[in-house]
Amino acid sequence: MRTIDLRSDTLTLPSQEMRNAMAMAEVGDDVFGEDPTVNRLQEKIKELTGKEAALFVSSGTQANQISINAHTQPGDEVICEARAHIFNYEAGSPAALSGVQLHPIYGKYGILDADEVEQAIRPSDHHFPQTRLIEIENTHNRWGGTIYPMAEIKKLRRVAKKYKIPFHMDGARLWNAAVASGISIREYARQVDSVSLCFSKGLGAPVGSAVAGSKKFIERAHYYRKMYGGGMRQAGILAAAALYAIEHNFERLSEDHRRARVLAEAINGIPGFVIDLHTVETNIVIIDTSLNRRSAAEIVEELKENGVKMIAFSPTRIRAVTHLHITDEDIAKTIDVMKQLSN
Ligand code: TLP
Repeated sequence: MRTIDLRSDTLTLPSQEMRNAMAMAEVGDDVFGEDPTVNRLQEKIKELTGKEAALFVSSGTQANQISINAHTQPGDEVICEARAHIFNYEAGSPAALSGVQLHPIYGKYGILDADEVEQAIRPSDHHFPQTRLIEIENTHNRWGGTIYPMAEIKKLRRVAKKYKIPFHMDGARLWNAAVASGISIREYARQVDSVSLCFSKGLGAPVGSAVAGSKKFIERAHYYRKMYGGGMRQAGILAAAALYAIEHNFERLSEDHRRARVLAEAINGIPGFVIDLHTVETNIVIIDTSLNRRSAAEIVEELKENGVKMIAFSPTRIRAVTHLHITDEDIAKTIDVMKQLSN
């Protein structure tokens, strides 16, 4: 029985064509800045984001963490949303690596309210940590792949500018936001001082992320990438996969979004499962199981026995993510299996 793996879009495997592009990649020593394929990818990211400079890094976590380090000093504070990836899933690294504390603020659908953010900015008084960064996530993973409305990003940008605080976007899935909203990566990136992008999620590359920003910011990020042991040598093999992924797997993300929507609407009609359809804007579906007599973990276990994998996000929430390997038949089969688990 084929397993339908909806746990994450990070599970996508490189296709034969992508592997061919990797095998044929021209490479050099990237720590010397001499890998032509990495340089080509960084140029491509500069062009896509409209930023002065870009840097290829090993993961989304590394991209966020070197960005936090480059923008802050130990003792500073970073404002983020309460379900943000940097707060929940990066192993406490803002504290461990940059010596900063996070100031999480709850925002419905992952969207921070600009007035609340303004109120949370610390006065310059020796009692307080200094607010040195505002961080947003687009799309917002734990809220269900929600897209940050441009108007809200602009409001936050005005606050950041007013207080001269850098503004960072975790754009691990900015590709999805761009395809679904019709707003370009460049337009989103224009609103922030730095942005991270992942190649290893919906785009289907095996490894890698990038950060983009001003030349000065990228110089600092480069220094921290080295400090974190993230300097890679013939990394062009990986950059080739990323370049292939941008060219071939970017626009097709709309198919993943369509399938997520079909899945969400069908599951929402099954007794014992509730989905806030407003959150289903891209490729992530969060299923509320509080009305089901089984726990989220029990449902995930039963799904697995029936050839479908999802993740229990909390005792009452399950996440399903559509991606490159998920077909229409997989969605139909998943809906059938979910029906067996209704109340
Ligand atoms: N997210 C993973 C898990 O860590 C939860 C997933 O399966 O979705 N920012 C965002 C918004 C992310 O969703 C992720 C990965 C990252 C950063 C980190 O990327 P990696 O895993 O490359 O370090």
